[in-house]
Amino acid sequence: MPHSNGGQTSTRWHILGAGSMGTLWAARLARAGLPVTLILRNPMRLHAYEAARGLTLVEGEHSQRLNVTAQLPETDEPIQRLLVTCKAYDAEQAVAHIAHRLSPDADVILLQNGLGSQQAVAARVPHARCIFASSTEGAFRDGDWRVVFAGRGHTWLGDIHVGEAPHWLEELQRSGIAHEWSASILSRLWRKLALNCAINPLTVLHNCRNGGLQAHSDEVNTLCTELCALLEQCDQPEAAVDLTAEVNRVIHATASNYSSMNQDVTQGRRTEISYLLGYACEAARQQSFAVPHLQALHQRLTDHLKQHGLPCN
Ligand code: NAD
Ligand code: KPL
Repeated sequence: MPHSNGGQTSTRWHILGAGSMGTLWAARLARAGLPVTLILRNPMRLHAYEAARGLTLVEGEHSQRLNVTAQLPETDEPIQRLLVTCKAYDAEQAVAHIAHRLSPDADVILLQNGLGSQQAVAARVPHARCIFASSTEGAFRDGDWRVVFAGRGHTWLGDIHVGEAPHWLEELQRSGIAHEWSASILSRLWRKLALNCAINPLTVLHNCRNGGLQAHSDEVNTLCTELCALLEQCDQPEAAVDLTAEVNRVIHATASNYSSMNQDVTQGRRTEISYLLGYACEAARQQSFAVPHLQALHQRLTDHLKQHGLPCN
């Protein structure tokens, strides 16, 4: 639905997945005066949201309440621009549920980590333009409908079928969302996936902060060597350049942090393993390319998740 904003007409942002990233984006877009609507799972969540009277964005000492509208997936308002901020394992089903509402020339922006979910969503909505995104921003919720902007970062967006940058990137600029249009978004996503495969599972298995992996550098470096070979095999040589050095740099720079996967396991939440290590192992299998260390790591992580009563997909 077009929205008049000081004489200009803006297309509404619909946001599917009102968790940490979804509400972080919603709050900043709304703060810039742009029309935003959250699509909430069910009437219970909608009632809870209405009772909270909006979203609260916390940045350092400062917090701000923002009025963002919300609706259910079943609402019959057409969607022209959809930002999907569900976890990778929920994205396809969530989009399938509202696919009939997408306008024929809709843009769908996919903010999932890892790979696999984006392609699954794109196959569900072949008429939409799917834009893949990779973000180094960090956010978490410290209460219902309260989001803490915990780590400034950058978001790269791109279209795997190439094409021009969408005009609405200007709205991200206006909203203070640091971003860049990337001609090689797949390479960026593979690079982040490789980084996450080299760090996150080991922080779960050794039950340590990222810095704890400095005591396991042989294991880390062996995985990096195998990941580089896999990236080259998968036609992603750019994503392999200096991977080992970057992984070690990130371990050092984030030494006191717990990785996102470590936090998921500690808090009893499902991980995105299938879209990280699972995706890497499956890509290798499809190419009949041996990745014994990644496979062994995948098996150890799967066993660990099972022991903790967590899904291993
Ligand atoms: P989250 O769990 O906080 O939010 C996901 C939201 O999606 C939840 O509120 C959930 O209820 C909702 N959802 C799931 N299925 C739905 C459905 N069918 N209909 C409506 N809503 C539905 O997750 P997050 O931390 O915001 O992460 C989202 C993605 O962004 C992940 O792939 C994550 O790896 C990536 N990411 C997160 C961060 C971060 O700091 N949180 C940083 C970079 C990338
Ligand atoms: O992205 C990360 C995560 O925790 O998911 C880092 C900190 C880079 C570790 O892989």
